[in-house]
Amino acid sequence: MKKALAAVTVAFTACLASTVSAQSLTVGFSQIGSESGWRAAETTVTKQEAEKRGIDLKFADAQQKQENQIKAIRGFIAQGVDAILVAPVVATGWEAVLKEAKEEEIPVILLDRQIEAPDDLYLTAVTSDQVHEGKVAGDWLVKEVGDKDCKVVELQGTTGSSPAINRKKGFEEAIAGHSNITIARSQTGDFTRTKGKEVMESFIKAEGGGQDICAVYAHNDDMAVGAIQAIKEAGLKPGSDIKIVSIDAVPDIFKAMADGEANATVELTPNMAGPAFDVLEAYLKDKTEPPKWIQTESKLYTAADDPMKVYESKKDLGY
Ligand code: GYE
Repeated sequence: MKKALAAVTVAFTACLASTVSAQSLTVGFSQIGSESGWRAAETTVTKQEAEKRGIDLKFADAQQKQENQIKAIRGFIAQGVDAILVAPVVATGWEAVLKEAKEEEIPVILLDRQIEAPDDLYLTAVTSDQVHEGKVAGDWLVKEVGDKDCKVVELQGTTGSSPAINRKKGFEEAIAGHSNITIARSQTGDFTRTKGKEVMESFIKAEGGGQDICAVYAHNDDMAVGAIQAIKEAGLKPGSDIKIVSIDAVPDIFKAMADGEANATVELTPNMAGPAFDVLEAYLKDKTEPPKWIQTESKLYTAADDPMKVYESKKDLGY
């Protein structure tokens, strides 16, 4: 009798274990939108990483609006998801909704942007060091121009977003000791090509045709690509008359480099979700607390780095 009971117990336990392990996680993802090639790639990669892990990903596109993100997060909480990923469009205004998630014991992970809130409101943030990115871009320009006078125009990212705040800070730190390099104009292009072109057109007009603009520092490649268009339409040569330095390392900036129309970019990986899902699974399994910040790499690429080879390696990654 005992043997039979033991056999039944073993079978039941095995069945239970297989049911639990087969149970897939349901994760809500509040994505900012599709404002840039990099953002599109992040969405593609996040869906791929979820699929690889058998995670049921509920995707919500906020069309660049914080109120849509907050609505989506509340919807995920109501659905009782196991966890929530958020790419926060701006750095402030998140405490109330993150407190609601915390009350329901739903872990939240920030992707690619930081927020100004107590860090017990989120499990971790997977982002680059955006101040460092700005510094890498500024250091490149300092080396490029030497002691020649250089008037810079800056295309900022979305106003109030952590990358816009931090990339500005890092670039200014890099040029601080070089009085020959000055930022003459600085305005948001909202991380988009269209706006980047429009703002660059206004800079060129305001600067009497743009002949004495030495460089564009764009907080992302998409605004840089827009600026390149505007510079060409003004009859100037991007990449030589006006140097172009930006951030993201999307495929199209490497095409521009190969054409001699862009000079440098700082790489940002679109795979923030892989590290996020890894620490989430460990946390849900046995409450392993991850560090509050998981930093992704930043690598400088210039026209000397075989741009078409890099373009080929990136062109099918969902940008
Ligand atoms: O650089 C840009 C996107 O949040 C760091 O957002 C990210 C930025 C990225 O629009 O292309």
